[in-house]
Amino acid sequence: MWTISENSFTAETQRHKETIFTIGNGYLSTRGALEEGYPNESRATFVHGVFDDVPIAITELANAPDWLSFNVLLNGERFSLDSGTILKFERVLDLRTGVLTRTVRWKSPSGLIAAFKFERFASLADEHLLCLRCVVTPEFDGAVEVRAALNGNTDNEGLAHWRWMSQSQRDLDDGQQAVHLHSRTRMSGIDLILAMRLCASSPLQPDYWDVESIPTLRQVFDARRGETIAVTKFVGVATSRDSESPLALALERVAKPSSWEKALEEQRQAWAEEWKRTDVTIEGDDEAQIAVRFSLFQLLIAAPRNDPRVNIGAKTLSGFGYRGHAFWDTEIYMLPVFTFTAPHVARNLLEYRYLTLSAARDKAREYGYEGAWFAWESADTGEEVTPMWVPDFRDKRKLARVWTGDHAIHISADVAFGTFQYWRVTGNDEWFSRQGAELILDTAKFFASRAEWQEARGCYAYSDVIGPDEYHDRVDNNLYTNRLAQWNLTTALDVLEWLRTHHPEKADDLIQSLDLSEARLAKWREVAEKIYLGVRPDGLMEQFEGYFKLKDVNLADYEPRTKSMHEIFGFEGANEYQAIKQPDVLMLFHMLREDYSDEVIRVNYDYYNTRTDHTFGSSLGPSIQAIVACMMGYPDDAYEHFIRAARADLRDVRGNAKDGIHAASAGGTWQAVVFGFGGLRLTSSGWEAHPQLPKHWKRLSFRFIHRGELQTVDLHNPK
Ligand code: IFM
Repeated sequence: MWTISENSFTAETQRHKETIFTIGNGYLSTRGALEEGYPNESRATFVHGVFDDVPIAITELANAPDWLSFNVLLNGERFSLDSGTILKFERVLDLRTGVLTRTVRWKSPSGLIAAFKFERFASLADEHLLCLRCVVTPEFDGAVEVRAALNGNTDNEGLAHWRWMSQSQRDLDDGQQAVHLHSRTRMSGIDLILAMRLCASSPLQPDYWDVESIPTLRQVFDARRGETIAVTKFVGVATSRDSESPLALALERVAKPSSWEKALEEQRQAWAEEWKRTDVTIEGDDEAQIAVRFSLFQLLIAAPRNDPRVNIGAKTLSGFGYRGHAFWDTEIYMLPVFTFTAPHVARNLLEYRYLTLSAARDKAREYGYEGAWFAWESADTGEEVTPMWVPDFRDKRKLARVWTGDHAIHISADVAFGTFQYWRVTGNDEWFSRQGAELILDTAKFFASRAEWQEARGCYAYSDVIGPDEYHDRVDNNLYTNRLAQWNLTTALDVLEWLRTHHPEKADDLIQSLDLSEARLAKWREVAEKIYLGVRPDGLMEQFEGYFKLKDVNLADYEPRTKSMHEIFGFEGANEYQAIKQPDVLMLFHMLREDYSDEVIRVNYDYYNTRTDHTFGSSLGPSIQAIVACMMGYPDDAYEHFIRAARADLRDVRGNAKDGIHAASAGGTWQAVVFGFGGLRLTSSGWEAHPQLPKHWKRLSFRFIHRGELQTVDLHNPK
């Protein structure tokens, strides 16, 4: 179970399929648009860190110049699926190797038949190399013409980001010919070079068409019935973020591969290494098996292996959704996957937060607080890039105010949590003392300064916040926020103690630079002790103050439905009901499991589960719901939630997969398998597993790295 495939072509679902068939290598990703191009496609390649300005949302990942363009003409007739007849069509994404293959047998409008095989991959062995091969087998004698181009005329759904700078055809050192295209982002001034070289099964002497912004190589082959023509297009890609001379880098990489086979072999080896650490095997459930591998694949192709200046957007690099911005989705949903299976990637992602600390400090200061308040939506600099306004989903002519950038303070604790979990799992004291500790201390400083003392009740409060459940905005004392702030403060105090013992110089530095006076630390202790946590005597915890007084809702009354409860109630209306978008109180049990008894978890699960919009609420919900259901020993419930998460993109359950992969759901799918059904838990002495396999699973096996050692968990269901 390693392949995602389709065996017929449906023009209407292509945008969804483009997302599903995205390939990448952690440096860039390319959606599964077809080489020859179509008017309604959403063709895109996103390169990590290549942001450019955009109105309202400030910045977005710029859809890079297109490297895919490849056209074939049979006796002058252009191969295109919207003309002639499709006699056979198949597309297969091989998750084991990262190669996307399309095979088509096509009859042209005038009756010429040929078989086509297009293959492509973004090299994992060399992240600056892209490979595409087209194999044509004509069933006629005549001419087969290929046109391979680089296309600088790309945009972000109408917004242009690129300025043409230059292009040329040139000799490489070994006498081969290459073509380059140099483009520059209009506002951020990032240079991007694509360099292309062709290889073929027979000698090549391509014409160079020097069309501005679309340098093209064209070759006409004599076609003989049944004789295969294979053309490989290698593309080198580099930006001014990577090198002072991106042109030299792109040319060097495009010249390297001696053949398609050689490049493919390196690709296979590189992916084999990835899967050695990360693979999950599920026997007895093909859908779950492929979904978890697909989720891992999508995260691995977005994972920055060599660049700590970037994060992973909520839609990875696979679509225009959320403009490449990163959210708490990273630390709470994706990071655990990397922390446990690819710690070098996890460290890069956390280092990104470290590098954006000054922006987080600025944000806190602008709002009148101390410490580090991370951006709810973060891009290249870490400044807040959440748009203030978006089109109202009920009436696109109107705008709705987005409040998360101003009120979702839990992001800072989420970053601290991800940092601490990375340290706990990897035991990387060196990095933690150098960078990680500061993240935890400075976020604690923020939470202490943001807390409000309420004299009458004798407690600290956080008013006017947004918790994970975004159906309710601007609430007081959101439990998730308060409890995580408390966790952040107490953890910071422990971390400082640890630093004092193990790295006294670093402790002194941070005490100085962050002004961690004894008085300040005493205040941290006091806030942590006296924070408001609305827990009722029966253990039921109120999601925020006043939540229990809201109108109760029986979601079954609204079935069958095709809309979220947010759309049904409207922005204002949703605030009046208890319907919630995603786990909020329940998130705490997933993150701080050891702090809560089974009984408390059960009482809250039973209450909130029925009030959560599982089907059309947030894609972040089902996986967490599944994990908590596993804690309760509700395997059937857990499976129902899990499979919802697993289907988020493959089945396009929310109808928006065309905007890109739901990265948090992908991370959550892995977590539901490993922490939920596998029951993996960290303990003070290491880890243990408390499995809860679904009845029909025969076996679950997964790997992870704990303190530098590869661990394997192999679980079998009794017959
Ligand atoms: O971060 C999430 C949020 O929790 C729910 N709305 C979508 C965001 C991006 O995935």
